[in-house]
Amino acid sequence: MNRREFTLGMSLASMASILGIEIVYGGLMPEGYRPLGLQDPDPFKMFHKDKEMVVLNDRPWNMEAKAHLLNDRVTPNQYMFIRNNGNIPEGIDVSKWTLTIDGESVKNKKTYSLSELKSKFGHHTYQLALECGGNGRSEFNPPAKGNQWTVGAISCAEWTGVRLRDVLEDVGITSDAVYIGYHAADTHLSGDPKKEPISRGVPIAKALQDETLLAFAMNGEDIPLAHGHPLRLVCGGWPASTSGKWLNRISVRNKEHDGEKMGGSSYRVPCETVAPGSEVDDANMCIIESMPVKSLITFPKSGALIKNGKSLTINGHAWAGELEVSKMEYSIDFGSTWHQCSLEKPVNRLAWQHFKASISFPKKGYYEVWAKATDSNGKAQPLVLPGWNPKGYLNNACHRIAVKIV
Ligand SMILES: Nc1nc2c(c(=O)[nH]1)N[C@H]1C(S)=C(S)[C@@H](COP(=O)(O)O)O[C@H]1N2
Ligand SMILES: [Mo]
Repeated sequence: MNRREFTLGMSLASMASILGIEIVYGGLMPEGYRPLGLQDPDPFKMFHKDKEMVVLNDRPWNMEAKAHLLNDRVTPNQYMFIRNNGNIPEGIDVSKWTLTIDGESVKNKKTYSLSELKSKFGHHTYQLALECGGNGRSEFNPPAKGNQWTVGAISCAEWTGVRLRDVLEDVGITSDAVYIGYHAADTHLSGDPKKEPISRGVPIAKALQDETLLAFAMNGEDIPLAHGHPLRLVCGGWPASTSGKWLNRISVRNKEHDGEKMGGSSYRVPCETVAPGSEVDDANMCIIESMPVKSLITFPKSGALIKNGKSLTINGHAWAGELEVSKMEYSIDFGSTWHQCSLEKPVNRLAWQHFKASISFPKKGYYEVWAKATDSNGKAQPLVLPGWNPKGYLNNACHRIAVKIV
């Protein structure tokens, strides 16, 4: 890992915030000097993450959870995956932060300060499942380039903000609006200020949903820096790449948004199933919208030892993009027979749902517990990898844990 490049570009203020204390003679430090206390910036400390989180990349920072870390009903910051495409913005001054709404389909563009947004519009709170489109990529074969996410690029935190719909109504949009695209304050890895690391968006119908928020708080506190402080778009149930962090502009478009990572093969899968390893023309790639049904066993940790004769209560979460999960089952015989788990309703639309089941094992030995969710359209998770695609998106195969009865 190359920590040097990362530290050298940092401002005095962000060095001080990582150290947790003012650098008293900071102004006298030689240009480019790295204080000893920062020689090995610790991402776990810097982002307030649990030590068991896994760093997949440090330039840009990408970090995922392990299944057993996601056992909380509402994901706390320390277990929330980080997916960055560029450099985290530095020296954020909340009092000067603004959001501009512009684009072909606004009557007049308008700029709001953060405090105006907070005071002018009603506040709403939802638990929203955010899953990276590439979650599960590591299992595809032939392998797909990109962060090798296993199962941990999913979170369901509680987000508070104003509705994008209310703000768009205040600005006034024209009848030809079809899409919104976000712009943000993170910077391109190349250092080129004209390039954006990512600028995605959603169709206007998704933008106008109740749950689509311009969020300023997560789990009742300011959004942590890595997750988009001080303002973030949150579009639950869709690839989390549509939930722009460090949000400073939204363009209301009269065509599909054409920002960075909207075109080509980004966040797209072949419109028709293809054989593994196929080359697919960009023209035959379709954009990912609602995420597929999926679930995760978050207790116990895979590898658990259970005393013979004791039953085991497993629990976890299931989600299905814009749909609800209607059935949750488990198998201990490699999928031959399935048994019902108890499944809770979501606390609100687009939140994940909690399941549990008490399992008895017939005798001592090695078992696997497999979990399978079915969505409200009757579609279930596949037992093995779903359709191969060049970028390794949408792996919603059943999650499994190993258990030994001893
Ligand atoms: N501005 C900005 N927003 C962004 C990104 C980014 O790199 N920059 N990454 C996106 C992607 S691909 C994902 S999966 C989610 C990750 O959100 P998290 O880091 O809060 O978990 O943020 C999305 N929003
Ligand atoms: Mo992502």
